[in-house]
Amino acid sequence: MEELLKSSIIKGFVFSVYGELGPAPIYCFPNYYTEKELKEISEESNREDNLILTYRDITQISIKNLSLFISDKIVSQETDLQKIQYYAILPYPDFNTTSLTYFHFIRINSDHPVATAFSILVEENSRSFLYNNMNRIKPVVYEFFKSFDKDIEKIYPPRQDIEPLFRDDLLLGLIEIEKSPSTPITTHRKMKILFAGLDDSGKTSFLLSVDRKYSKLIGLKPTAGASIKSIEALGATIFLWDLGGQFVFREKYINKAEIYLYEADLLFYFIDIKNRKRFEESIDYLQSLKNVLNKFNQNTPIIYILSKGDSDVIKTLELKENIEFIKKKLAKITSDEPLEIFITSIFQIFTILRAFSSGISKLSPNRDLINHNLRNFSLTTNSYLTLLLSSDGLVLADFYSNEAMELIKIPKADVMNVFEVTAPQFTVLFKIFAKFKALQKEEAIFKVANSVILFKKIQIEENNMFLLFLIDDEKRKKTINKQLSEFLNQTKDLLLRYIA
Ligand SMILES: Nc1nc2c(ncn2[C@@H]2O[C@H](COP(=O)(O)OP(=O)(O)O)[C@@H](O)[C@H]2O)c(=O)[nH]1
Ligand SMILES: [Mg+2]
Repeated sequence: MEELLKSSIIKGFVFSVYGELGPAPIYCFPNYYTEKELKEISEESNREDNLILTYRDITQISIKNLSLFISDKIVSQETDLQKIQYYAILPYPDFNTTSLTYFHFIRINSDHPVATAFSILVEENSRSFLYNNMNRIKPVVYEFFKSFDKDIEKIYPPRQDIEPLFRDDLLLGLIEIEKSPSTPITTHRKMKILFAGLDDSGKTSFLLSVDRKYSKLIGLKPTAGASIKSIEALGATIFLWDLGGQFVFREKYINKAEIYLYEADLLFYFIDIKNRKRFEESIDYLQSLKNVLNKFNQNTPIIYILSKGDSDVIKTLELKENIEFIKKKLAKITSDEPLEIFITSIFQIFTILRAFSSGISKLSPNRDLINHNLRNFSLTTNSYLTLLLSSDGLVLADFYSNEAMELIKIPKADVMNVFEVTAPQFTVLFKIFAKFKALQKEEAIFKVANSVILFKKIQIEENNMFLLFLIDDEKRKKTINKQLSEFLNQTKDLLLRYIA
């Protein structure tokens, strides 16, 4: 095992459990060093390839991991703990190490589920391996724990007994992935987002709106039919491929898929919601793109943009029928996940930014855990609606209570698809956000109808971020301020490693 770890990009594993006495490491590979061994080793020279951690170090890792996951009273009230599972990419600057950590609950000797964290450690500067291969690593880890959880049901077997399991059922699987990485391992994360759809479906206009907001899109050399731009966001370089939709080009994307579609991290698929005549054609094109993406086995998430849903037509019967029709069609050809559909209009830039940020957040392995923490934070502070925004207005995490749905007048039936609605209310939120930013204050309160919006600026290392709370009364501010530091402690590292 130790030898394998030396030659692998994977430098170690730490498995910890939230026991009676709090977070504690249970298994660690390579084995930790005692302070005495450490002294001896530091006199030798060949210690480069190997991760050297003391018991104190792995305890520190355990505490950090589990405190991101388990904070409070709310988690323990959840009924179905066994179903909760998160992955996150976390930094440990003290050890120059980054982990992909898997959080889940197990039952040990009792009926009460206990929280666990399992970290796969790599060197900080090879962390792009984790981001780029997440989709392949997750099933290996998941399968491993499905059986490992049973092995530790009664008692934790001695380390030497379970070492072969970690080696054969886990490490070797990960090394297989390392041997055929999706992308060459670099220090900087690069992502590719595709914008596809028939010609005239609004792709270029969408990108122009994003551009107007960021004014930092960098135009790159166009490839026949595709115009590529790049954007720096949250520490990563994101390449945006606008795939012109004329018929000749469409064939080319499919035939030369290894250039256009290979290694796409995300696809925005555009359908002009006004143009019913071309729905069939558009669905056919989508299907052929999906076929190719499936062939690459990439699991590329797709966000559906129903474009041209301008506020003056969105409520007409014709458009409602069109939307229903498209939704049914999409549901038919997509079996797996719930569909992510956004109705956008270039006349309401917020609809575009919402859709765009939802796409970016899909690229974040940490989004679910951040949302989990934001939810707990919102419940303890009685916030109806809480948004965590980047300084560009990207929504990095969000929470909506049932009350929020009523306040912003979104029909219950649409709760799963909040942003399907063009929601002029969100345009209001966004305008207030712009106003708040112009004020350059740490905090401000805005009154809207029967409720209050509280904005807070937060600082995560060199990044400014913002929290928006929709609350019933200004008095909530006190609780929010009281709970804020705990929330930030829990979320800071997750935000630092949001997408890169
Ligand atoms: N009313 C309306 N028109 C739009 C919207 N988005 C794009 N368009 C128009 O649709 C046409 C095609 O848009 P374009 O972005 O060039 O489509 P592309 O071929 O997919 O890149 C242009 O005339 C746009 O002005 C929208 O949200 N509302
Ligand atoms: Mg275009």
